[in-house]
Amino acid sequence: MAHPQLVFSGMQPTNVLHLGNYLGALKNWVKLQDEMPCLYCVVDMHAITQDTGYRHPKELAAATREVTAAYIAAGVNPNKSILFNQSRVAEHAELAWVFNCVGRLGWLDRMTQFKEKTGKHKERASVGLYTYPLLMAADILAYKGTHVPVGEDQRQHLELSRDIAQKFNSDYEVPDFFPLPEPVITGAATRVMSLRDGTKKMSKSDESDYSRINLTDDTDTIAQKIRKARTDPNPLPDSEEGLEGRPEAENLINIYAALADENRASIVARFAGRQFSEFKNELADLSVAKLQPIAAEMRRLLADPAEIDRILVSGAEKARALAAPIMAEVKQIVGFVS
Ligand code: AQP
Repeated sequence: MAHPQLVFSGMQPTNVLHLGNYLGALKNWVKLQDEMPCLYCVVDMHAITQDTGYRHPKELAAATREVTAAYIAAGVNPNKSILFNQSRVAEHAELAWVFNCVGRLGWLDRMTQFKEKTGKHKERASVGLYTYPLLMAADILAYKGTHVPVGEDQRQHLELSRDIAQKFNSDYEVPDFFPLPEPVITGAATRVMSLRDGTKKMSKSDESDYSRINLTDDTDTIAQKIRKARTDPNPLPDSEEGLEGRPEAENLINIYAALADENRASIVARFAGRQFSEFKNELADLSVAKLQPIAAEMRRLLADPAEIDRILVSGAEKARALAAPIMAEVKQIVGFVS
């Protein structure tokens, strides 16, 4: 059975969104709004799995509004897409519990993001961070989502969502009840790397603010961060193959291509043999031109937090109307008397 196409995606309000969030996911969300129904969620329940969101109630509420403003400023239209925060729709947590019982420890043990985020201190991590991919599966499948636009770093979690859907369908003998959601990973910058280390992904939780460009950075800060971005001493290569083994050069070229909406080969050809200093000046101008309108719109939206709350409340009502009947069916399938 073919399930109706439906997009679901979300971001954690753990900090201000950055260029990686924008190019890896948000830019694609905006495009998909014209292709199929979309639900875009501020996943505040995921945010408390990490120290950055945990036990900072005021900061979490402010970040939830700020991320909502970033979605809208980047082009998510709340009249077209359903825009809401996760904790307002209880079905996410309800379905996550069922998936906690469908998922296997061995599956979670393989998740590389958990290993990267916890490093040598696994014992100190929250259980929520460990089971994060099961809540993510519930986020998507509570609506029978079929398409999930994300950055490359989320591919493994998406595969786990598919495994969960498949195991639920097979364990409860309800073939095709849940769709197997597909990752939508497109664009020239599906994995934007840190500006300080081309082998690490750009991340909200990186201690160094110079590792990322925040969507709220002003013109001077953007230019300065790009000028200070780590590079190697050689000029830019004249072919894409020449980017191999040069992660910082590759990252900056990818960012340029994604911001300019051009393919990487043409950017490499344009800057072949040029010095990084020249290239960085042009990249800074391009970044400012693309990101400053988003920052300005965010400031305008954040001046009226009541309007942001109104959008979130209205989105949550629409989301609940979709999730409630699916959750009711799940309860029946599982055998919960209700
Ligand atoms: N560096 C990146 N390049 C491309 N895409 C990225 N995404 C995140 N970082 C990059 C995509 O942004 C979406 C939101 O991710 P998230 O907020 O759920 O958390 P995350 O993936 O863990 O992102 P961060 O920035 O690293 O946050 P923290 O530090 O809070 O964990 C996802 O679609 C992700 O693929």
